[in-house]
Amino acid sequence: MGIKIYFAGSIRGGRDDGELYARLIGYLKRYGTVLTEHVGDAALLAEEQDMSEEAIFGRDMQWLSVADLVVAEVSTPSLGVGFEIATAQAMGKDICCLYRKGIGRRLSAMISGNRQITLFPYVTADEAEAIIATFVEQFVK
Ligand code: 6K6
Repeated sequence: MGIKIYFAGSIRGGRDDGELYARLIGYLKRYGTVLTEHVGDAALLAEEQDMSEEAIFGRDMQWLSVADLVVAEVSTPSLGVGFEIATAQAMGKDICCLYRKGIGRRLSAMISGNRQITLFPYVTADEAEAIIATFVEQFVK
């Protein structure tokens, strides 16, 4: 039940924020199904080592096409997350980008300069959850 949410976070771009993704995915689950739970789960990711690259790509694009909303954590730069955001935009999806402030690295202008993306800077994980609640609750009846 509930809505279908596509959560995007860095995998091969670097796993420094892996625990944060797990927490945000756990929070998002109160609103429905998180299609991409593996992004926050090292064990699930390990299982995917056996999938072909094409199978991963095809499955993720299929999930993106059926998602009601996209939530992307963009603090760790990731080609895959950037690609997912651009594809979601082309599909007309609503996208929430979360970016942690004060990490000594500037966000790509392809995200920060994109007026079709709603960008939410935050500091603490509690703040990120509050942002998610405000964003997602617009779409939950
Ligand atoms: C396991 C260990 C390393 O790679 C894997 C399996 N790979 C993936 N499995 C599932 N989703 C993936 C995988 N690689 C990329 N993605 C998608 O792209 C996810 O939905 C992430 O949001 C995003 C991460 O991209 P990179 O470029 O940081 O890997």
